[in-house]
Amino acid sequence: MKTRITELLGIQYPIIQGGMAWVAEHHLAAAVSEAGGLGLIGGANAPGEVVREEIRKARKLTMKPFGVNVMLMSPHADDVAKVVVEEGIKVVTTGAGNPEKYMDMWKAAGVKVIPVVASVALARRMERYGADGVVAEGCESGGHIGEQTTMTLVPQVVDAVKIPVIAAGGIGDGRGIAAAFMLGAEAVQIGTRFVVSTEAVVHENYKQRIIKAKDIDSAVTGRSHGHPVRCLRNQMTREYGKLEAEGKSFEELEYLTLGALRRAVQEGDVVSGTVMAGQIAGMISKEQTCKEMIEEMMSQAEKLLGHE
Ligand code: TUI
Repeated sequence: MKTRITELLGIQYPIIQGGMAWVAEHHLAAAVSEAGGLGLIGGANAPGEVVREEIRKARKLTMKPFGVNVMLMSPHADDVAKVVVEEGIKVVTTGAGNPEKYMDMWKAAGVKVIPVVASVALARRMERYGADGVVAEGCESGGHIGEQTTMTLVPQVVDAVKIPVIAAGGIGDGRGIAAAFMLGAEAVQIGTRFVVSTEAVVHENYKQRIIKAKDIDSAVTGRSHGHPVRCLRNQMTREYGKLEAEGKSFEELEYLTLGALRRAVQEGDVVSGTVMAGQIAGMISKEQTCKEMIEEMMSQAEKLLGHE
């Protein structure tokens, strides 16, 4: 399945991995790239030097291209933006903000820039600023989300820009990939399914929580403060929801979530930690290698799209 995205990125399959905080480290990025997709190292809140080390470790595991996701709300975003250039990274995705201030530097260094957007307005703006593509991410996604669903956002972004569009949010199998292509996307970004991959260095409790999740186990915290975050229901989301309903401020609630994602991913605290995952969690039933996941999803998608 050749598209403008597979050509632009030099990858075999039109699948890019989400830049998930604490999860998207070098083992996962290298495994997705080795399997023919585009792996990403998630910069998240990490300092520039930590991201540099992750890039160097991934290079030891794969000769194939991989990218870096720059999380724009990070206090270290400026440093990470520079590190990707110094390390010769060829593809950057961005999340949770507007990457305009880095675009000139990245373009001058020959970096392909693919901002993640949750609205048509930002997609248009990114095209004007020279983005090579955009990820249109619906609110089925895990983590920090916008308001639109993938079904409504993707075709509106496709109609609004000429650059290729990558669909994200709620895609976890070949049916989702085929549906995204029907909406006009030329690739998909997948996060939650890769969390349960064999190569993802994620605590077994976290993987099992996703595998056991039902369709209705997803919750969004922080809507009232303009920081909506999708994760799986647990003691943390219940407590957060209760305090949010009582009108507690964002600052008062921050203590509940500070360090809570790391605790869940690394220590396996899926009770009071933040278990970020997309709504697709209910459909994920087993751990597989990234290669098995990608090959299974692509053969299903190709059948549905009549490409075989
Ligand atoms: O960024 C994501 N997903 C994320 S980032 C993250 S780390 C984090 N954890 C807790 C709280 C906040 C962040 C976990 N998951 N996806 C891409 C995405 N970007 N979704 C929505 C947006 C977005 C939202 C508003 C992009 C731009 C925007 O406003 C742009 C502007 O004009 O400022």
